Parts: sequence; structure tokens; C-alpha cells
Amino acid sequence: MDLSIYRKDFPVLNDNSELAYLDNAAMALKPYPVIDAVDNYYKKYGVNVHRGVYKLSYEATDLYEQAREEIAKFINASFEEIVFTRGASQSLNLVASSYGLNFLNEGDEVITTELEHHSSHMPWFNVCNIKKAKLKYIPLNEEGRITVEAFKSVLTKNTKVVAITYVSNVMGYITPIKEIIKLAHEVGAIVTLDGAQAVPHMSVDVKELDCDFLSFSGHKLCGPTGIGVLYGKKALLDKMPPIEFGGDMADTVRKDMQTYKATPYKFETGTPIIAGAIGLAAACKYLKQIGLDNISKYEYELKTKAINELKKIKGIKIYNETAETGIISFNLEDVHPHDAASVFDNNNVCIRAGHHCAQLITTWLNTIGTVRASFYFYNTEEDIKKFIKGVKDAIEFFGKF
Ligand code: C6P
Repeated sequence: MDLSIYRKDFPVLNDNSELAYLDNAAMALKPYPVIDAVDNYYKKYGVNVHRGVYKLSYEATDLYEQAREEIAKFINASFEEIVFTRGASQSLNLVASSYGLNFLNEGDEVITTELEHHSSHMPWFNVCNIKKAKLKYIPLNEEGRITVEAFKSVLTKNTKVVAITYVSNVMGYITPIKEIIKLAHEVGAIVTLDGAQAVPHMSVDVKELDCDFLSFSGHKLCGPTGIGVLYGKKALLDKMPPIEFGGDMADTVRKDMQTYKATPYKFETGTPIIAGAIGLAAACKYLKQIGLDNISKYEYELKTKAINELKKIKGIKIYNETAETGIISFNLEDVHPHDAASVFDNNNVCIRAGHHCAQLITTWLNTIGTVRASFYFYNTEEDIKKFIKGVKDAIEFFGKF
């Protein structure tokens, strides 16, 4: 199935027919249905939710809460298990600050990996320092993958939290997460899953996975910027204290006491990200109609074709040839990734270069950074051609081979 037929839904691509946008792991482009949903909220409502005692505000509140329902359905969660945040980073931090700081004790163990994005790993580094808990790393195999066997080698009865990525933003590997979650639960540990690179690209069902928390960002799944989601099992969210306080999350406030609203509202202080949530719900509907399985299959096909072309070029080091997703990390030998990226830019090819906010894995790879091309369903074979031309031009520019 050629999903590039959906390209026409993206104004940025319509306005820049020369553009090969291959930075989808950083942010996905926005289709008309998302832009229209946001536009509609601002044009027809533009008022606050949960507060106004007038029809327009009730209607805007309905729209906002229907968005929560739509997003819950997208990952097979319940309405009250969806906490709106600013993005995956804030969701991941919320779990560490609320669950970690309140339920970890000295000597407890937290398991993480060198594949983590900084926003998955750093909050637990911080919590473990404060709580005198031990942060352990699953040893990666020779390809840089997490394996179930390696997970077992660090799992103990003291493990209380597993903070782990579903799909690495540098390597594009899919973690064998179901088995890991099952094993973690057997010792009574909870699993906080970083789904930032998974949820936009594959079908994710929180009930089937049985993960305790799942974090993701709206902007990587064709939604607006500034909106993200923390899914949490209700029983866990119920026992976790809020970490931010103020308007809308409060129930009763007196000089000598304060109480909070129920989950998820106790975690959402202040005027919410109304247009963001509405736009994200539109994005979820849009992706569902294309089909998440179709998306993962198509991206993988594009990536495989691109890798096959890349392998024909001398002087390229590919770090993740076997990745199951649409991410390629590579370097031109002896060329700084940022220098390479500027040549791609001259060819209208948008890619990312650097450590991708995941320095543990670039250190593991023994490099300062990589050049990363990442595909989405609106990419085409033509984009691959432009990408390969970019690689060849870079090689020529830097006088290699
Ligand atoms: N990765 C990338 O180019 P935010 O920035 O909060 O929306 O998402 C954070 C985040 C968390 N986990 C993973 C696996 C991610 O890839 C990201 C964002 C971008 O790879 C920007 S650094």
C-alpha cells in the first residue's frame, strides 16, 4: 500500500514540493484535519473550559473532554487514565517526581538503559540520588539492543521501577517490552514506558502491554506542539500526589487544609492546553483511519529501501541496520554529523544530526553523534532518492573517496 497518497493532506509538503522531510522522529508535519480542528476551536469557541457558567464554555469543555476520550481509545485506555501534559518529557518527569519521590526508598533499585532519551533517564538519575536508590542499566547486546535475557540479569527482588524506552530515537529498535513488563511485575516493580517514538508509528494497546505508565508527545503523531499524554493505571494515579498546584486541580482549599480533584484532574493545574488536546484527538482519528499497522509496515519498507541504497556507498557507517522502524542512524566517516547535515539542507533534505538528546547511546556507540533520517507515512521513494543524492553530495563536498 502506497501511503504517500496522504501527502496531499500536508500543507507544508504542498507548498514545498522539493522538500524531503526526513526529521519525523523530531516532529511530524501537521495535516489539514488537525489544523482545521485547532482552527475550529479558536474560531468558534476560544473560551476557557471547566470554569465558565455559560453555553460556549460548556460546549468547549465537551469538545476538550471528548478529545480525552478519543485519545484514550487510541491506546485502549480509560478516560480517567489520560493526563494531559506539555509532552513526553513532562509526562516522564511527572512519574519520576510523583511516584519516584514518594514511593521509592533507600536501597530500592531502578532499572533503565543506555538507549533512553534524556527525559526518560535523567529524572530517575535525579530521584535515585535524592532517595539513595540504585540506578542500574540493562547491558545492551553487541547491536545496542535490549534483550529479555539481559534484563533478567539486572532484575532483582529490590527492583521497584523499570524506566525504559519502547522505541529508541537513535537506534529505532523495538524493545521486547511485553516480556519485560511481565517479568518486572513478577517482582512487584512498575514499568514506566517512554512511548514517544512508538505511539505515532505502531499500534499500542496499554491493556495488552499491561504497562503501568506510558508517555508520549502529540507533535510526533501529527498533533500540535505543546500537548502530550501521560497514561497511568488508575490505581497508581489515584495513590500518587500531584506535583504542581493551583487552579482547576484543587477541590477544597482552607488555611489549614487542601484537597484535590480526582485523577486525572489533580495532575492538570491551570488553564489546560485546550486547542492542543483537540488537535491531538483529530490527529489520533486521522492516523487510525490510515491504520497504524499500515504505517509501521510502510515506514519499514521505505527505511529498508533507503538502507539498501546507503549500503552501496563507500565510507558510510550505519549504526542500526536491523532496526524494525523507520529510523536510520549513520555517519560519513571522518565527517562531523552537523557538517554533513548542512549539505543535506542544501539539497532540501531535512534530517537531524547530533546526539539526539540521548548521549548515553551515542557514548555507547563511541561517537559524538549521528546523522539521523526518520521516515513517516507521507514520505516517498522520491524522498529516498533525494536523501541518497544528499549523501553522495556530502561525500563529494568533503572530498571523501
Ligand atoms: N525526541 C528527537 O529528535 P518531547 O521533546 O518532550 O516532545 O519528547 C521527548 C522525547 C522522549 N523520548 C523519546 C524517545 C524521544 O525521542 C523524545 C524526543 C526528539 O529524537 C527530540 S530530542
